[in-house]
Amino acid sequence: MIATTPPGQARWSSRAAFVLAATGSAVGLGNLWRFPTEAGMNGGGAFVFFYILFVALIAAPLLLSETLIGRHGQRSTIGSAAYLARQSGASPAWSALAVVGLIANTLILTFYGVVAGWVIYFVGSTGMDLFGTIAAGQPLAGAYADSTVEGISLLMPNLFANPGLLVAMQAVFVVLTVWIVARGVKGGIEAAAVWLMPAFFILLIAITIYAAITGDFGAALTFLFTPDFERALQPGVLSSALGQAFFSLSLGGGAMIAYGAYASRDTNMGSTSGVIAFADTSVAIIAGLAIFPIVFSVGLQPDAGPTLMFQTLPAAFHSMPGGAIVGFLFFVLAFFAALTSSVSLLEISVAWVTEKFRMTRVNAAVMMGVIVFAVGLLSALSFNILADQRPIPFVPGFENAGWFDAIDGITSRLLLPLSGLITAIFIGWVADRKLVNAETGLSGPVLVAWRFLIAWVCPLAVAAILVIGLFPSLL
Ligand code: ILE
Repeated sequence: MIATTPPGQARWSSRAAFVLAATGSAVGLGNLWRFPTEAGMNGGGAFVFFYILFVALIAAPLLLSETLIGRHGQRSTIGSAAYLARQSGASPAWSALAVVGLIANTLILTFYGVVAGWVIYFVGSTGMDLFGTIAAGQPLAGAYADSTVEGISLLMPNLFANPGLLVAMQAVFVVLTVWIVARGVKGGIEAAAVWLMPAFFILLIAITIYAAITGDFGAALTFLFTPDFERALQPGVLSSALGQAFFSLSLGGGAMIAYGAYASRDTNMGSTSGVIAFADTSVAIIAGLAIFPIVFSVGLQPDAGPTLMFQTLPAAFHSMPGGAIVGFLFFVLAFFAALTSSVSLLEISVAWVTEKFRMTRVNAAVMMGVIVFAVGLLSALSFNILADQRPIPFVPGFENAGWFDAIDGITSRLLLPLSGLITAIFIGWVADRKLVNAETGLSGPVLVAWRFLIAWVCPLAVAAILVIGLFPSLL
């Protein structure tokens, strides 16, 4: 069966452009901010071990499934899933995987924009600091040389105490995201990825070399790669590791279906998905190796939580030679990464709205941007005005979570894996086998291994971890 391409369907200009855009989607705050945060809070090595295992056995096979659904359908995420279902003689209700994904990823974008707003604030503050050190003739000074470590650690709480500034930063980021998506697949998303991703890789490698030379590299290696398996059995570690694998690879019925839809027929989805999964996981590990040596070298704790990147790290840059310039470059790096990811999250709903309601891309991007910004206010203000609200006290593990943690936790630990579970069952058992196999571009033992992982390992493992996540007492 040959898929018909809807007229006017956008296309990446080359396979390389697809790889860059998809890697741009995958590599984001998930790698730089969320991975070190989660690894730090979940005991380091054990979390990292399961995260890598889950990427190899669950996330990478699902990544191929999602990109192939998109490439076969060449429609919005929901449209593509329904199309493959119909072509396989199954109910279009299987597109539920993409409905869950659209809701989850749009919700993720609401708080993603808030964190990216913090990044913009730190780009500004480290930028002004760098400017000051250069003006004072001390370009190789530590960051915020005029402040004490306590003073630097207060930058974040001070930002949190200023709702107007928080919301303004969030607004700037959402507007930038809308602007790129409104410009279209080639002129906006691809153009941004082609420029920002190479710049990102150069900066990341430079900062990691700096960390290896000036920081405590040995302590970071031990922390990240010595698994304490007792720790892995504590509630939350397994579901956090799985959630992180989904979050980091932009999986869960969203961005990878959307971007796969713009891939040409001659792109080998199997090898391309492998490249994307490998690049994203490497960046997470390298980011860990850039951040933790710096944290350890100044005797700070790795388990600071979501503020690790914004409180601990700037304080660490304070006492390091060249900290002013590296601190600034680090936040520029995070900004690039955030932008190439947020556009993929917005693209999911924009593509669907344009397809379903025949709206123009510009109008759809603006409308979705306004919705994302408005809902994002709940997360932005959960650090001040709404700090006392507990939206989901009835969900185990989230009794004390405010809006920000609740939306992050529910989406990455529950909704993304749920969408992944439906995807695995759909691709492994329901969708037309011949058609799916042909879309993978795989053959021989690799194809057999992928089919086994997607039909058996993914559904069973994801279901088990979902249940454990919801009922931690079962462990
Ligand atoms: N995968 C990206 C990241 O790691 C985004 C996750 C799209 C929502 O930051």
